[in-house]
Amino acid sequence: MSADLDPGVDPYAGIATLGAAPLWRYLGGLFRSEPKSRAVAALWRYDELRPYLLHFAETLSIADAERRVLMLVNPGLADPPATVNTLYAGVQIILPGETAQAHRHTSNAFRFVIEGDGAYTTVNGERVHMRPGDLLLTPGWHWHDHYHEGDGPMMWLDGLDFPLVNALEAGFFELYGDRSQKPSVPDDISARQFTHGRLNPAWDMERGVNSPVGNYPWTETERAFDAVADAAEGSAIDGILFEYTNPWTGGPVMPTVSCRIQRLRPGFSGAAHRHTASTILHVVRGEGTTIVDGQRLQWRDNDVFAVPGWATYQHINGSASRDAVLFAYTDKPAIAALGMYREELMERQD
Ligand code: GTQ
Repeated sequence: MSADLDPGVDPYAGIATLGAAPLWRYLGGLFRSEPKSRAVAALWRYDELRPYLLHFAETLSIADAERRVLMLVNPGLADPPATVNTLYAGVQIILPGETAQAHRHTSNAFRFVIEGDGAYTTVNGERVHMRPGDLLLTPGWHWHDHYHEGDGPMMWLDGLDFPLVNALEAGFFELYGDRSQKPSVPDDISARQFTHGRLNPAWDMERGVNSPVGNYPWTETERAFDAVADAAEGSAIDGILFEYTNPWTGGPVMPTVSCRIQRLRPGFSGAAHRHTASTILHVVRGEGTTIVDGQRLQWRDNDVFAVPGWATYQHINGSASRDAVLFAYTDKPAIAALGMYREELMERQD
């Protein structure tokens, strides 16, 4: 066996010119003993973002912006911007009389309403009204436009899986043409037809991969918390934790994202764990601390924070008298569908 190479040419440079690379120099980076997210633990304070939202609402027309949104960019994921590896969070503001024009994308999206009243999103012809604490779904490839007919600004959290969709190179986007869709079904009909998986419509309806429910209203979420009250122990990690479900399947609301709501009792101090899913959390109310890989994220009402995949974390309700309520979303369904979901309990970090 003899290699017939020019002795003056570095063989590494030679293979690079052929579009080849030596695996033995990359093995450790390509096959890690465990995941190491490029995302870092991060927190965005709502009371710091809010004045800027109002500033842009005054100075930037919605026609120019298309969507007036401040993206919450993880310091480890600036380009392309993302909040955690697979998921994105943004805070959107819309003023009375404004329309955010109709479009659709393959990315799955939802809104969790923070402030204001009187806006609705039209999703494939259904007007879905929103109030604080409501979760609205706009699953992939559903037309959606927003309109605000109330008083005062309206703000909500946008959650999308576009970092994942773009990594899969499966992103499509389309404008509707008209600025808004005409309603084609009765307002809020999808939420009215389902009582959270207990009484589902049994007549002929299309059963796709997404939840057919347009809005999971806060009033029902609150009723669920009240019904359980302190009768259940809940999870040692997450307290009283509910998952918003697709009533057809009992599974997550959309194939890539699980949305949850959790109540940490006064003084709750959760067990530590880690999992391969990445998580974004929004503080519905209360104040507390989440320790992520030893770093203390101190949160309060309306803040948003990010927990990277495989980071060890635990939640603490900082108040001895007040509940803390967190809305959380994770890419667990996507990771689990691929057989790569792992989770383990860890030592506490405090
Ligand atoms: O409201 O449709 O934050 O399409 C990012 C992309 C919001 C929306 C975002 C979007 C929207």
